[in-house]
Amino acid sequence: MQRIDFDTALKLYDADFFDLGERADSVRKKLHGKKTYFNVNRHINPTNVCKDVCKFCAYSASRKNPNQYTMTHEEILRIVEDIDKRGAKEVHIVSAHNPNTGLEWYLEIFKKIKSAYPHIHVKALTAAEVNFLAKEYGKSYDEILDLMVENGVDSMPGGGAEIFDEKVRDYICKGKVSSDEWFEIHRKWHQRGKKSNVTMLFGHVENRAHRIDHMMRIRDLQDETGGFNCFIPLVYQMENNYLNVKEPITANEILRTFAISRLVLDNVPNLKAYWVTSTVNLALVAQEFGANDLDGTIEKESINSAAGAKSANGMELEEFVGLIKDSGFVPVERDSLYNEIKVW
Ligand code: V47
Repeated sequence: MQRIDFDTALKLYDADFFDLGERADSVRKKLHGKKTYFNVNRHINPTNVCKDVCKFCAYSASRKNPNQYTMTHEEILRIVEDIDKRGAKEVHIVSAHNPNTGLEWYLEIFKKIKSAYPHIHVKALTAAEVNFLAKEYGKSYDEILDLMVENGVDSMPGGGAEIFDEKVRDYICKGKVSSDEWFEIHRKWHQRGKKSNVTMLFGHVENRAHRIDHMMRIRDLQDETGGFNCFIPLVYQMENNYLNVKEPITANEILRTFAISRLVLDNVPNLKAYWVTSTVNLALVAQEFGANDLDGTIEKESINSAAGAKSANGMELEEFVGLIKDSGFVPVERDSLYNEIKVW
């Protein structure tokens, strides 16, 4: 199949809605049939104290949220002990950029989890955090990435990507990891034989061309390394932040963006509808627009729920599986690297 170029991708936004859905669905079917993947996982956000000032963020304690917290390692280990007993396979650990804890505090979280629970996959540290730790503690990216591997990080989540267009990025998260730095960090991670994900925060001040540009830049690195497991379009949540967006993005535009990303990112195997930001209902519909992964049960999440997502307490496994089945797809529990664990 011919590769979709920038202009063609942009025009797809004006295509007939259902034709577009069907095109994305045919790619999804070729890759995954009717399977929808999910993961029994737990998100842990160990601190919300942040040096950075992203306008879209409602989680950071230094901005609209006055309730600062930093978890102790014991608190984090108690959570992991509990989820391990209940069959979770992955912890997804993302923090704010806290300049008060020291580098060791970050690294020891992973080391302690890995030594007590070697079978649990540790997905941790976004490229934004890697960049923060490198700059704060005078290390190179290579040094931080090597320390991550040594301390038990298995894969990297896709956060901190936001929108790669430099002007938009400058407006929404000035001072945070730049787009080039974000890619440099993931390239280096992939060169270590490791996998990562990539997100896109959309539905705020960016336009359609910025989204396509974002996808194109991902496709370029993926051609080079093949290290991205999945693409995750994150729908912007409007509450409690400084971006001051008045109109929410429409469901139609969200689904078009899912479908177009499935078509443009022909080299990224999985497209995740992260139900936390899209709502569960729309994530289920997104299965018809190219999405083949619904992330997981999550249990507790603080970053997106701080900005209005109705997700704070996750979802029960049986309910999750039931929803996928009822929508006509086959729920497949996967591990963090997309090996199948159980067809439900
Ligand atoms: O990078 C922050 C986003 C991300 C808002 O890799 C917001 O499997 C919406 O990256 N509205 C963190 N989003 C979450 C993330 C993620 C989530 C699920 C799975 C994976 C994965 C990664 O949350 C941040 C930022 O882009 N975010 N504020 C907001 N107001």
